[in-house]
Amino acid sequence: MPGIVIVGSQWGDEGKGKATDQLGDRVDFCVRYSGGNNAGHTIVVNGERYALHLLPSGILNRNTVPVIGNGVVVDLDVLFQEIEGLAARGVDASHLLVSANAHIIASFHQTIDKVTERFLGKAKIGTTGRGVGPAYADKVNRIGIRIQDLFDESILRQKVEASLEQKNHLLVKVYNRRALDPVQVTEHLLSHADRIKPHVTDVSRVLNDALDRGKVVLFEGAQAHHLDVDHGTYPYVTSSNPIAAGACVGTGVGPTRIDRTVGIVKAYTTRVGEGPMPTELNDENGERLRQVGAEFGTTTGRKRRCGWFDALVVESATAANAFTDLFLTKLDILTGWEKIPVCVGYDVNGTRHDRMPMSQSDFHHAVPIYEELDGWTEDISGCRDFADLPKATQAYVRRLEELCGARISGIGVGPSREQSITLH
Ligand code: 2SA
Ligand code: GDP
Ligand code: MG
Repeated sequence: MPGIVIVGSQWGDEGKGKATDQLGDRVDFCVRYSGGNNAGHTIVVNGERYALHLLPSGILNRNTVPVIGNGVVVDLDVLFQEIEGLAARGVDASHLLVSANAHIIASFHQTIDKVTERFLGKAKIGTTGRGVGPAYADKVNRIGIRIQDLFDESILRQKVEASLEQKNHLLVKVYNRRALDPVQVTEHLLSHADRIKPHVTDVSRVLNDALDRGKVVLFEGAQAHHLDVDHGTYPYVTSSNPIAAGACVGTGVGPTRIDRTVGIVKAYTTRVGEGPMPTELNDENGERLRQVGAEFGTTTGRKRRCGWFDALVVESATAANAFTDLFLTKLDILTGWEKIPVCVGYDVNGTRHDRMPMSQSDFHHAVPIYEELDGWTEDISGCRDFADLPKATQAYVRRLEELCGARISGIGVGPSREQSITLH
């Protein structure tokens, strides 16, 4: 007792970083279990903004041990840059633990990611270009390079050569690019070996021992349920398992260790990259949400697509992750609309759906059916109790709770640590 998982319930950028940070000193271990430096988790502490890509958000709490699990793909250049950037701001990462089984994103994974997207043209996924998909593809293909391979030079050389043999063929013959040099790649990876070594450990063992001792372990999801490679809007997904169950696979703890699964829910919907999004607004309301909500990618700076709240999207995530609690974020961004539409169903070629359709083709054709809720004009960013919120805001929260199928136990009314309301 207890293991807590935080999961994005939509398409990412719900405010997982802030929610993780919020649990603060109550957390002994904060663990990333999926994704890589495609993630961008923003935390604002005392007016200072931190954007984390690979390190768990718990790094900002001195008493929390930050951990990178086996399910994460690690770009060592990015990791050390991030550590140095934090050190310059007085944040210590010397106690970071990294799984020996985590896979490495090498420079050639980024190259493949970028050329593949370019080659796909209109059919592209809209990836972050960080090499995440190609690194996971190598893992599943059983030609991946793991952190522990850095400590066995001859194995590392063999692995890089084997991996590049296939890729060079593709780069030269299909993409008309120059071949990559395995010696150069190996030397670069080896240059990180001594520095990463003190951090490398058996994460599964460490976390299970910690849970046995009653420590609090927070598993910090990256991306979101609907970007999950198995449960998301495939193929417009990332290549890992951000869902709550991914916390077990991505760290080596059993499902019975998880006590709470918290879904992070944005009070409206955003998505970055390609793929279906029924409530997307390509009008002045969408632009207003983007500007007021500062909806630009934390990693790439890309414009996020914005739209009204889609209850079907969150409800399906609640079911598949067995959310025990929801944390509703960015409610303050909705201040000032007279009416706020909420999607409560889809019309798919004349048939009404009250749940997300099973078929991806149907989802691509889903036209939202809206219920209009009353808006509010009062500034809510200073509210710290539910009772302080205007009646219409309270009604908005309660209606979302009803539609999403789990209790809302926290509300974000601004980006800072203290701008939150706790309900349970
Ligand atoms: P990838 O790079 O292979 O994981 O891309 C596949 C899809 O997953 C989406 N994706 C994300 N969506 C939202 N936020 C993410 N993190 C950054 C942020 C994104 C950014 O915090 O803003 O800065 O652009 C993230 N990471 C991956 C991606 O858009 C593709 O749709
Ligand atoms: P994550 O990837 O889920 O951690 O989310 P991001 O950090 O990519 O994007 C969420 C953005 O919303 C960040 O800029 C946060 O600082 C900000 N944020 C989080 N919660 C709130 C909130 O309740 N209100 C406002 N206005 N901003 C918030
Ligand atoms: Mg983000």
